[in-house]
Amino acid sequence: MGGLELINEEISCIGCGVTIQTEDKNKIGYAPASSLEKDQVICQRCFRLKHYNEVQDVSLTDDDFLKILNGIGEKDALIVKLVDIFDFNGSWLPGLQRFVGHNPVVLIGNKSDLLPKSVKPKKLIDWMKGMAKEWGLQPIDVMLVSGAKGHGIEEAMQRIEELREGRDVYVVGCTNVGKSTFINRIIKQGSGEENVITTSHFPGTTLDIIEIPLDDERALIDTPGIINHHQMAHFVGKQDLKTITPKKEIKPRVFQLNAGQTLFFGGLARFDFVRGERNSFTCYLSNDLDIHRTKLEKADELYEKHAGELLVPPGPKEIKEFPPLVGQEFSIKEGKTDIVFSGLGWVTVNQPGAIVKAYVPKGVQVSIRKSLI
Ligand SMILES: Nc1nc2c(ncn2[C@@H]2O[C@H](COP(=O)(O)OP(=O)(O)OP(=O)(O)O)[C@@H](O)[C@H]2O)c(=O)[nH]1
Ligand SMILES: [Mg+2]
Repeated sequence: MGGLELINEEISCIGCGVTIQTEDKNKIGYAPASSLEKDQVICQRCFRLKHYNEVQDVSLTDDDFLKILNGIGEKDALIVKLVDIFDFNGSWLPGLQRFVGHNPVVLIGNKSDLLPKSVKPKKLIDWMKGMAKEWGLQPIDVMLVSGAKGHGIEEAMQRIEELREGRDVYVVGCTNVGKSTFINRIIKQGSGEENVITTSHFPGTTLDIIEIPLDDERALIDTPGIINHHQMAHFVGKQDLKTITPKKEIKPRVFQLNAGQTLFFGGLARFDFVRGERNSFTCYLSNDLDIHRTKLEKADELYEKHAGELLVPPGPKEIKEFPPLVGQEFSIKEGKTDIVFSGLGWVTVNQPGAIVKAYVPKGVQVSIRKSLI
């Protein structure tokens, strides 16, 4: 037994928070016994993610994640709710209030680097405030940052320091919004140490709570993301996830369309202009995702014949198990309006009275909102 006593102290992986074990290579939290002598232990899964960008699937369920987060309501803490500004609706987490209890919430929009430079931060923050109100959240402050690029981090750190009033800070949100990247950036700003916590473009990277000590014996706490099953990320393969995830500033693509024309976004989604005057439609999608224009009357046939080859992703293999596209019609009211394809992007329409139809794989969310840009 001797050597194993160390494990009873419960060492956590610095990369993902999981409890380290040295017994079973195939279970989560495995690390070779020799690694326990180091100051910071990382598990085999984090090691592979960091060095080979390879993900080992884990067997935690939604319930496991929720259990981890449920305790937050009973703590006296400041909650930082992170959303992905590129997938605002999809990464919102409507149920947040339930587990944060009476704790104050700061709302932070992350990945600001993806939006066109022409977008004014002030306007975007006002827009986020409007959305928060509409969805019943009363944040005590709203900010915009880029954890990856560092924009707005200094200001956010100062503001959080003021607002936490000596309490712990929990960073929460849906998977993949960039919680760990945001915290890594804060650590880097503070200590110079880089990439302490494991991050990746796969949803579900962080597995348990990770406490980063603050100056006053309190902690900044990373949490596992809540899985939002309506996001496109759960419907595409690992390679295609790369294509649909924007990595840099999105270049808006504008199409002049007549009624009766269709746009395909790879083979993943479809946008029909059903009725209205000739008009321009602006697409905000990953620059790597091809847009294919066709006639509405030919669209069904085109998809049937060419999804998986001309219309990619999904590729020829993935298309076989890809859910069918289902359409939902929207009639555009006054003002600029976005039709949002959760996790893929959105199309801005500026024509009151127009009728459009948005198709997404069965199970993915589409929604309509006041234009963000
Ligand atoms: N463009 C851009 N990408 C970002 C930013 N922050 C994070 N990302 C990317 O988003 C993906 C997810 O980042 P993580 O930090 O692992 O997200 P998370 O919220 O911790 O995810 P889970 O641990 O799965 O809940 C990674 O591919 C990051 O590189 C950002 O500010 N801008
Ligand atoms: Mg994480």
